[in-house]
Amino acid sequence: MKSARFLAGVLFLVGLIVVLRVSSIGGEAGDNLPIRLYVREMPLKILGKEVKVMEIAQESGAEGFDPQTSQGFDVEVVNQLKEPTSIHWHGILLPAPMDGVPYVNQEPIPPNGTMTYKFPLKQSGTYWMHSHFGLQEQTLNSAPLILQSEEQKAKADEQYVVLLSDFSFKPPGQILKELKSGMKKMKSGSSMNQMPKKEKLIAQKWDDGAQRFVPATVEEELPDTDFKYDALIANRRTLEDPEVFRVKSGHTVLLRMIAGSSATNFFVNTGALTAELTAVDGKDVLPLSGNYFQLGIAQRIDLLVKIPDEGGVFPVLAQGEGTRQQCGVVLATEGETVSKLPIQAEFATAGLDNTQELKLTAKNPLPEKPVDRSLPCVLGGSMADYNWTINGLAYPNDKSLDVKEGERVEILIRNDTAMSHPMHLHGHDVQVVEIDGKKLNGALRDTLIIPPKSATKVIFDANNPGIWAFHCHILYHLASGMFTVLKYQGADTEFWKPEKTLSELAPSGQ
Ligand SMILES: [Cu+2]
Repeated sequence: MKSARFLAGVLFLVGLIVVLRVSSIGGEAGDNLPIRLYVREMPLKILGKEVKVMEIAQESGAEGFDPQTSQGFDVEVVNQLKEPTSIHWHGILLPAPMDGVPYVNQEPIPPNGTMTYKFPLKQSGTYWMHSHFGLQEQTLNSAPLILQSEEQKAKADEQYVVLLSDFSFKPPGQILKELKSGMKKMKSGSSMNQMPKKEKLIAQKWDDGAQRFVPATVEEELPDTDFKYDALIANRRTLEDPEVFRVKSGHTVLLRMIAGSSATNFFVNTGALTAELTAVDGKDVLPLSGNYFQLGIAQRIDLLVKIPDEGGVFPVLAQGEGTRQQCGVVLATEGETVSKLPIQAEFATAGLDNTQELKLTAKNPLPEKPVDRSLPCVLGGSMADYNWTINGLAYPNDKSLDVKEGERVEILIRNDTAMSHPMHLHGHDVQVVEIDGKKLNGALRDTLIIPPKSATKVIFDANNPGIWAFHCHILYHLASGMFTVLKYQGADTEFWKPEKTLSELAPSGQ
């Protein structure tokens, strides 16, 4: 009896050791869940100067996190900053309490504090994460978030992520102060009776004959932008020292481009490589060819390219809207020497417009259904007073856009201002169905560029109850009022404290 129990004990221990061993050598990332993401300062050299920026990184130093869709999201955020933070999972369909927006979905995470985010994943594709606290996004508090699946892995022979950003040596609080003080108005003179000065700019055009997007020169007024940055960066590097991806001849390469910039829209130029635009905001579209694409703030585009059999060096450049500044990465086959690329393009770019959006078709559109509710969203404000509004109101206020669970909802977003706004609805995929009165079966998105004096209608299904941020993704517009919430009837509003919102601006506001 005794020896039988002893044997059983030994067998149990052996079994346990085998199980432990298997789980410790298992290759899947999911075996190590939860992933710990540290929000912390990091040194960075930009244009020869050492600066301190922020990062969201794993213990290994890897930026961000690529969860397997099948295993779900399971992350502990550890705040190692000297100020509070709050990380938002941009574009992810998740339960509202997991959305990471301070004073809407949670309290900020204090210094040395942690918070766990755990939920099943319903999507796969190109997403990103960033601080939703104060102006931290400008200090590069952002990282890629690629939702991986077998389908995603099969999309190309090689895949690379390119996170674009804008960088200034000025602290973000000072940038906001300058914008609010009306310095911009003095410089631009656009509010005075001066003739608008037209110049040669590069815009995106659809070449009907070749059926592709191409760059084209236009004579136009330089578009209004918020702020002149010191540098544009791709994966935290300028073109003085760009990231070089060593690719194989003949391979297909998927570039997941993310505009993680605070106030810069981009044009992406694949140069000699013809790209297929296969997804926007992580959601598949019917493929469109070209070598010149629009990428608004907080949006993503997936570009599929084929490296020619003879190999070579292929820069992929991202130029800021209304500037000559550019950044990028280089695809190069083994043995090829990469020569220096200019930080300034020959011509500035025009403003983003609806050229690309009008051509996009969702691969998986929303099912046809009558609209139950129509919500207005009029964007207002100007550079002069730098007070940005939604439906005439600047945030903080306690007005919300209200819906009921189960409704098909449409929002008509009308931009009455002189500049474009990247509007982001949290927790939902919306489908573009109309642009300036023209009906279309457009892309599914989470972030929409609404060009000046333009109107876009989107639809979505109210199937994710709670309270959700809905705002302009230009960081300084968001901090100057262009923010509201979408609220489901009966939503838990425990954390919604509009009056506390501006207190966030103090820590990094300096
Ligand atoms: Cu805006």
